[in-house]
Amino acid sequence: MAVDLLLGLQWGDEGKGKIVDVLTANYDIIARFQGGPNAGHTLEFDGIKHVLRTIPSGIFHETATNVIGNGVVIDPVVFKKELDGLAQFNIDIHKKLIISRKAHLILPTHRLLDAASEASKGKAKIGSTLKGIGPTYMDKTGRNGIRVGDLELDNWKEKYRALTNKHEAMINFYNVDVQYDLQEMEAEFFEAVEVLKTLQFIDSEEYLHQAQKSGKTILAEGAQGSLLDIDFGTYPFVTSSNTTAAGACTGLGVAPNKVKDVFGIFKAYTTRVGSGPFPTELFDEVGAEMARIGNEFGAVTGRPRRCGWLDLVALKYACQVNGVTQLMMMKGDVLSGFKTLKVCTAYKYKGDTISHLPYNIEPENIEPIYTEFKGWKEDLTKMSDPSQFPKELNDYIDFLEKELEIPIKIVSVGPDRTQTIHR
Ligand code: 2SA
Ligand code: MG
Repeated sequence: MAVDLLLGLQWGDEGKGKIVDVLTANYDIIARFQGGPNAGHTLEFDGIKHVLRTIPSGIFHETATNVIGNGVVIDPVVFKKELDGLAQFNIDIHKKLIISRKAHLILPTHRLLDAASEASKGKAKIGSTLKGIGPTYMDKTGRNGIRVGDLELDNWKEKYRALTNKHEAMINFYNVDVQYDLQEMEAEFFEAVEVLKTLQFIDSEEYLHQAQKSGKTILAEGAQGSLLDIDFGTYPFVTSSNTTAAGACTGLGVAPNKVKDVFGIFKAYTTRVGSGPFPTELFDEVGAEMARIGNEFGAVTGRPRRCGWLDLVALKYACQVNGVTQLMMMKGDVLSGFKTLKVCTAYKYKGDTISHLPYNIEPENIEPIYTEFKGWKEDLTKMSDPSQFPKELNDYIDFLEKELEIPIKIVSVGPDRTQTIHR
């Protein structure tokens, strides 16, 4: 059986959690392949809102098995809190969640290193969520990391101590003001590790290989967005993993020729949290209105998200890099009531008009060129069928489909599971 991928096409927060939750009914296995607790995947149903961080968004469905893949980085402390939050829902977590031995662990000192690194950058800071993501992936590629499978070894605490000592020296080297009580952080960490150890650790690539052979269906769930990809995003204002389709292959051990559909999720406008270039960003009342209506605040950090018009140049780029086969448009309902809508279809770049994403998209080099659309007034949130869509919304969708040459199969009209319209 093939594997389908679900990815964010912008700077994260496209609504991946909601769509995975909606699609889970079609899959036997949901697998996260990269990122860590910097993610905040929001799911809403039965009047309750859940924010998942490391655990795949299929956890609420009765039958799906959820896999945390080797490409993910796990903070046992956040993971334990996530489990505590799920306790009230009667989920048989030990049966429904399995974890790759090859996933790397975020240690308390990784979080401190993240803080020290950001503080040392001053104004040039990345706007990291400070969850220790960057330093943990650095230790992974630097071949120093501690993996989930190490917890099964007797001497893992020796490895831990050696690495932590090194981290402390590095924190001092940054020479910035980071206050901490490592003993307290470690007590919490070791307690959480014991909870993590009650879960099933597996060789997930083998598990997924056998699952495919036996005809099981697998959905790989991405975190963050394509423009935060370590290679293809707006470097250095990116996260430290491959958020794009290739990341699902390396983050799960799935072969490229086993990938079938690639579901690309995008918002009907654009948001970004953290620093970095954002060509269509709005600094006026219109942007503030989008943020207000769309409730655009970071699910993890609570930081306000920057808002702007849809950027088709960037979206096309993301579709290409990922090989998107189906699109899903989120939060169209937020645009109800805007008199005019704009979509960026090209950039003015150093005097030329270009329609691809150039190496440097700093604001001083880029001026977005917009196509304007008449807005719609209708409230979309109660709609349940595309036949109810106002003409202006259909015009907007048709234009995007034509430009991107990919069908928009789902239009989400609200945060709840039920507010999902299939086309
Ligand atoms: P990091 O934490 O070191 O990986 O941050 C590096 C950049 O990646 C961005 N990033 C994100 N952008 C959007 N959403 C994310 N998850 C949370 C959410 C974020 C939050 O779902 O709302 O609550 O603030 C996420 N995670 C990382 C980050 O802003 C940096 O620009
Ligand atoms: Mg999010």
